[in-house]
Amino acid sequence: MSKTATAFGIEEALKELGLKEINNGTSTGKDWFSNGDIIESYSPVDGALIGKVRSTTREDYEKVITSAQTGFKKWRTMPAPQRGEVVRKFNDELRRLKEPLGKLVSYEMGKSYQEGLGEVQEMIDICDFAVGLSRQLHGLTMHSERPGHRMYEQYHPLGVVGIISAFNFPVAVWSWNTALAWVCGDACIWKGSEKTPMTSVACQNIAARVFSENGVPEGISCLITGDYKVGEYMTKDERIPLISATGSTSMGKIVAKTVGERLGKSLLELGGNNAIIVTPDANIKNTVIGAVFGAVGTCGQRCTSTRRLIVHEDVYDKVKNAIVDAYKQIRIGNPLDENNHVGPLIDKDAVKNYLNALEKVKAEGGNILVEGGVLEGEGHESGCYVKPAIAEAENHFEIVQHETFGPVLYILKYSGDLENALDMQNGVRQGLSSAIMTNNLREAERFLSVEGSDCGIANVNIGTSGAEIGGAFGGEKETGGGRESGSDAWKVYMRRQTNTINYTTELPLAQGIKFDL
Ligand code: UN1
Repeated sequence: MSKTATAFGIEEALKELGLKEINNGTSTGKDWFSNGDIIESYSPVDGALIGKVRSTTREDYEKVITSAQTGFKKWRTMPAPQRGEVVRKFNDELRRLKEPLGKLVSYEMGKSYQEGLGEVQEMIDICDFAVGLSRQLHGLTMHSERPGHRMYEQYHPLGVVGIISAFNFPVAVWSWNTALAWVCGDACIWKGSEKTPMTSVACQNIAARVFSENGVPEGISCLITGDYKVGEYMTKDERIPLISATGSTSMGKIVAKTVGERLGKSLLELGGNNAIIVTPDANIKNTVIGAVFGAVGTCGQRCTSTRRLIVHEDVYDKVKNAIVDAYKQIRIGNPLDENNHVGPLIDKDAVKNYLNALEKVKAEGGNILVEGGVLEGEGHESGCYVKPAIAEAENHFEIVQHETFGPVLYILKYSGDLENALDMQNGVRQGLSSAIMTNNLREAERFLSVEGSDCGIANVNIGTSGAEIGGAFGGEKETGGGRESGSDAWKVYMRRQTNTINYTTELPLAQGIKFDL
């Protein structure tokens, strides 16, 4: 263990989470096996090796899908509130292990410890939500047009759900899907990111233990590990009716095509290019807090991160100066140390993309307000620590149109009516999150109206990131159209059936058709 890992209790956390030096990355809940290559997980915090995880081969995968299909047949017959009770017990374990899991998320992914804990809190919250939901998986009843007939709709479990999640939310996004899918009666196969494999094994350890102690059939929580090729085992597999995938738009397009070709369902949560509109009536202090957290939190690696700030010319200089000043206060360093605001990027490829974005915005005529750059020297040995940067830019710049997964904030100026800001806000291919800062009721309501933001998430007087689990989460356009987490997102994990029952002695046909024999 490295000096940092020892100082921040990583070894104890790994032990509490049941992690070893070499772990199997394939699990059916009961059995653990893996015959693929070893993936080594290095921490972006200090560059040290955390542990190794063996990846999944095609043969391993066959065992997993067979187990999930068999398990599903039993699980689907267990009453939903009883499935909810299992999720409640799983949640008890999450509460107990919140600190070690939050710490591992921070150490393996690089987000601050506070945010690591926040992510585990999202898991806890969605499980609470799912427990309540297990008694509310209801359909509707309708009035039949025929006498003596009853019509209703009901929801049945869908089957085996494939979950592909990204490195930036290595535990919460898994739970958004599994907590709902489990109470709905589905079996889940999860491929976490190959950049955070230890965290995936830690989560599966918890689920596997709780499930086996509570008589849940094998195959209801499964883990597979590897790169996109392992993901393809699922996307191409007709035995998986739903694939839920979180990641880049380019990944999502491939998933959508592959799953669409076999007429499977996909739930996509892809890239964002999120903006905050700042109008002349905005509270500047709150704008600065919302924008800075949105842009630099998680080192700019949330899909909801604030990428663009669209500021009215009347308050432009004031907002710009306040944000530039606030950036001077940001402390970058070891994310396990609670004095720091910003940790490292996930890896050196991410650093390259970030540097490339800064070059591009300069080349397109942008004006750098806060210089970026890679930090070196003590405490930054991993080579993944970068300085959050700000550039004045224009919305049509190619780089501004593109989602760069890092701490680069573009400030754009608008003049005149709010409509001009909305044109810029909506003038990108992505449609995940958006916000307006204003104390003017008319502006706020216009932003939320049919002529306002075209995003899946539209906020007033808060930033673009940090959505609560109770609402449906996702976005439009190249964000993929999927909705996860709260509200009625559960419906995607079930199949809907419409039932018509005739309790008469006749057989009247619908639409008044006569067919006498
Ligand atoms: C993501 O980045 O994939 O709204 C999810 C937020 C978090 C979830 C982000 N609750 O910022």
